[in-house]
Amino acid sequence: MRTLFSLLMLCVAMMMNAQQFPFATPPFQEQQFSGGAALSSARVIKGVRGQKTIRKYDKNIPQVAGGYLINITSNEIILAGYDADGLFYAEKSLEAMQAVGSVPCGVVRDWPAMPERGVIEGFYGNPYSHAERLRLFEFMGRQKMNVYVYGPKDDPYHRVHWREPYPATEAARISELAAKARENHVQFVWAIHPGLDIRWEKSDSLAILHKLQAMYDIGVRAFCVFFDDIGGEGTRAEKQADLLNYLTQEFVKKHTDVASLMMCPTQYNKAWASGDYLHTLGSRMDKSVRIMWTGNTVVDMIDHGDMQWINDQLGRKAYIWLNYPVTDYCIDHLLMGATYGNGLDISEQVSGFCSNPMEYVEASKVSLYSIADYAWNTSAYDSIASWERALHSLMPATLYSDFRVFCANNVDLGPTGHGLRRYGESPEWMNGEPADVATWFTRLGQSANRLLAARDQAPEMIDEITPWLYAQRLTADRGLLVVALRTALARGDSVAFTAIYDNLLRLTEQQRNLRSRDFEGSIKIAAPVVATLYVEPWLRSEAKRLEREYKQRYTYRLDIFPEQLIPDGNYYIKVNGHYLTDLTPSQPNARALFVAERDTINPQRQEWTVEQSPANGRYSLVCNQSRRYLNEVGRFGQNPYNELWNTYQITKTPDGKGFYIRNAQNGGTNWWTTDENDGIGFSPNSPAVFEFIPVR
Ligand code: LOG
Repeated sequence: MRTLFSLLMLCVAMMMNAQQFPFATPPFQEQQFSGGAALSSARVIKGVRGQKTIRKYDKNIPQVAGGYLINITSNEIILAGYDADGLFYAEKSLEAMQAVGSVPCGVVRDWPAMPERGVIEGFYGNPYSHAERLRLFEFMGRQKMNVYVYGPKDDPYHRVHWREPYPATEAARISELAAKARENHVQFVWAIHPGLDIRWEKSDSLAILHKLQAMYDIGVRAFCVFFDDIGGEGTRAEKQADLLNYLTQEFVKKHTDVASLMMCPTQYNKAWASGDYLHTLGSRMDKSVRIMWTGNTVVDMIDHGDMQWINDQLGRKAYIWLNYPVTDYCIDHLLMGATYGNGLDISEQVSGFCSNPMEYVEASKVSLYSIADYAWNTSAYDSIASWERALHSLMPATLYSDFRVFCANNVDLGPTGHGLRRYGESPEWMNGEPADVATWFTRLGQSANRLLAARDQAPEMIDEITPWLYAQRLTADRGLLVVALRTALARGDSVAFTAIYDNLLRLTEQQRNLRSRDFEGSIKIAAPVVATLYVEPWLRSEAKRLEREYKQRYTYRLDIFPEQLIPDGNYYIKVNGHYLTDLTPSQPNARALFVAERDTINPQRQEWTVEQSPANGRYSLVCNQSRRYLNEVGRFGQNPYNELWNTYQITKTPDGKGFYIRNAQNGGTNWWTTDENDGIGFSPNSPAVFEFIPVR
């Protein structure tokens, strides 16, 4: 109930007119403004606790690492840090206040709720470029994030060839990165991922030690060891713990300036936890080692109870690796909606909080901005207000509202194996088609065009999102064509209808062929999609509905519609005289079975709605009684229906009398047969012959 309510509030908030939202700084922990403003000539006096310049403010500085005080009178602005980080953050806050307008007189006391806040470059796919990382560190400094973990899965010297040293040019870049991070008060943590082929022998412990020392020699001062996404020998808890202990003794303690180690366990989320792995790590590994954790599942938001559970297992505060907004498992999507769902009461329970972003660094900043807000002042975090501030700060004011339209249509990630969904996408569609659908699509297209035309005003961001802007523009154009189809049909104009339909097919094809930038790493290239929660399904079903209606009324140019071997409709599906049936409609995940008898009492369970997907030309099979669809293993799936998995290729047999059914795309390539238990069987090469008998 509570989550339902907060979702509702989220959607309502997203629908409010954002133009009126005042751009402001994130909420400080404490602030007291007394009226009046500092003169532009006001003197700025800076210092760190204990220094002479600011001594009389010492007792008022928050006693927390990274904390600071700003004291503003009309002619003097005091910036007083608890430490050097605190002073740096005081400067950043003053800059942010100045960017809003004149600086009000009063006192700000501010400090971080979570001690470590940052980014973990830990995704599969194109690693960030050097220039992107340099920009990221500046952004992180401004947002008061203080940790960056370097662990791109597709850097060979991090993972696959972890034993090998970086070639000189790469080493020089990392050295520059470490320096740039430091300049921005960000700890640069270099991670090694040895688990794919580690041998628990002295030689490999030494290989790691040497690699860390080589990284130390080029300026790195903090380190992490990853054991995620591996199997076999590398996964042993006691060996992992011993290695981290060895490195703590032989490396960390032998230097005076190296931070305590971090590690990512193999069982890094609750769903994957089994046996005594976590307990072994927790009890055997040096207490100084920070252990990463993604939550109840790989991709999850974190709450108080979750933290209690894992902290008990580990005997220390877990270090959150948040798999958001990472998209390496749903690479066609951009995640640019509000960042919500993490508990506002967990700051005391974590040793740090890092976000694993998308391989698109600029697009990721929408969410990173909010994660910074959240980790700094957790209890005051407001996901929508923070999202709005992020949009303002990432784009010039003239592009804000177009960028907002873009982000509001790139929110949900669709059904994935990880199960996370994001609400609030295309909020005007939340209750169905908006009243003026043509205007909506017109605006969608215009904002894409304006952003594309304004590339020079924000080149890095716009270059990244350009493939999605093309998708947005095509979606808008398709929307307007669907509206035009309606009008043509209402007018009875079959010539116009078919011409528009033809156009629609062309644009759909164009959109399907969009690709994002070239891909060099371990995942597939992105084929951008937008507005997939409400708008895209509407476009497809509405076009389909109009097509059906047209076919019932007209015969003119039926040839332009995609070839359909089986017209959409209701069928019995038979093989060897047996009927495909949902025998147990209330049983989750049941198999569809073939039964000999024609069911005359309850025929609905043998009737199937067969529909061609306009997206891929394949067919979905839904039982008319239970309204359940058949998934890729011949069962009634419990995951949301997914066109990539749950549609079948249907072809005619050579004699033209029957049909073959074949899995496709994510469902594999097997042909349908029957198995010994009267269910659907699969065969790589000997298909059974099916009949599709229209229900009359
Ligand atoms: C990987 C990570 C990847 C993420 C999302 C961890 C600890 N490891 O399932 O590299 O970006 O999930 O796909 C992971 O999350 N494996």
